[in-house]
Amino acid sequence: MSTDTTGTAARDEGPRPGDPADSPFVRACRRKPGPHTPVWFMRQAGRSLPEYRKIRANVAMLESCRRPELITEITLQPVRRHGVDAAILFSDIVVPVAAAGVALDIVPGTGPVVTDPVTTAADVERIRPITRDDVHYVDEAVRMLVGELGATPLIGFAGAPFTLASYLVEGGPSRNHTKTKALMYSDPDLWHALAGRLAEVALAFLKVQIDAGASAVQLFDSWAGALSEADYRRYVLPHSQAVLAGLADAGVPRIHFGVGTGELLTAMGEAGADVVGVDWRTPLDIATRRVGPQRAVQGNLDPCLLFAPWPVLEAEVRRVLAQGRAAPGHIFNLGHGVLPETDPDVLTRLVALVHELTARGNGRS
Ligand code: 1CP
Repeated sequence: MSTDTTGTAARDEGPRPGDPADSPFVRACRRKPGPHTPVWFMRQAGRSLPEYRKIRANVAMLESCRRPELITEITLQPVRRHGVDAAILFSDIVVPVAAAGVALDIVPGTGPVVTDPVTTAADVERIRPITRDDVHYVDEAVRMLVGELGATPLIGFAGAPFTLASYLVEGGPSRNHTKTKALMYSDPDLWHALAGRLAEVALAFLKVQIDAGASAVQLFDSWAGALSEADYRRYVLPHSQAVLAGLADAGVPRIHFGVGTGELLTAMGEAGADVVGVDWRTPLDIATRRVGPQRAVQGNLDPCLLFAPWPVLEAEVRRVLAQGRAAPGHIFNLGHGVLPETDPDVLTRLVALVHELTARGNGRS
């Protein structure tokens, strides 16, 4: 131990108890043992909670993402209700894209809809780099949240270049990402310009959240599973790598997640995250072999299991935890987001179950 009295000794010794950087969630991201396996849920904020529906009743989605008090309240709702080990900022992957000058809306029941889809180099040029001022409401919300959350870590997030590009090129949600892939194959230079620009926007958005106090970040490449591994490596990996490498010195764990990415897990691991999120299709022990021992895994209960009888759900939770023990760190989560029809009480019970089954001395420690 250093005898330095300038304060560097405390920093050298790492986080203190009560610091979110010492929470079970951040410890698991860093492959360190903790008091229990941490659990949070993608899309835990909003959607299934009646208190969310009430507070959002007269506020449009994009507008609600620009009001710091509302962002703060919605982010805290699932933490209060379920006792999850991490909060995720209430926002959307298209919020920084809108701040970069792209005309879009988030349409109820549909998702992001872009007014003038990207087809030309001039369209790409119009996507401006963003600064903190462009998303000051996120900066303010994160600062408020960090004060309110105390020892509970806040996860910041952004959409990865491919998933963002899909909304911009298709003009909205897409099943096959046809126009996006057509652009990739027919005009690789334009594709790389677009993905490069979106990587800059995502990186800037994540930095704002980290500077304001977020304890971890997740880069969502939700739709990357639509790609072959070869295409992922050629068209997408360098851009996601640029985002994650840009945060290498930021001092917070980086999580990278996509859906249907079983065949991409090795490549996604190479994107440079500390944790790779896994959907329900790939058992966590197999996922661990694919991403390698230097990364933790996050996942991977099928969100539809929340509609199953409790004994069926419990058996599947035990299976996920058992398979997660093969990983050097495991954060329990769903394989994708909470579905809107989910009974919130099942989520609360699930958090308690994961904590009980993994409490130190009772399983993994
Ligand atoms: O826990 C949370 O809900 C945190 C906030 C959050 C996050 C992390 C929202 C609020 N959106 C997201 C990320 C997001 N948005 C992703 C990546 C994560 C994932 O795959 O789940 C994606 C693909 C989107 C795009 C989006 N926004 C969709 C999907 C459309 C499609 O292509 O199928 C939808 C429906 C939205 C709207 C949206 N974003 C968030 C909420 C709560 C909603 C619903 C809007 C509402 O309540 O009116």
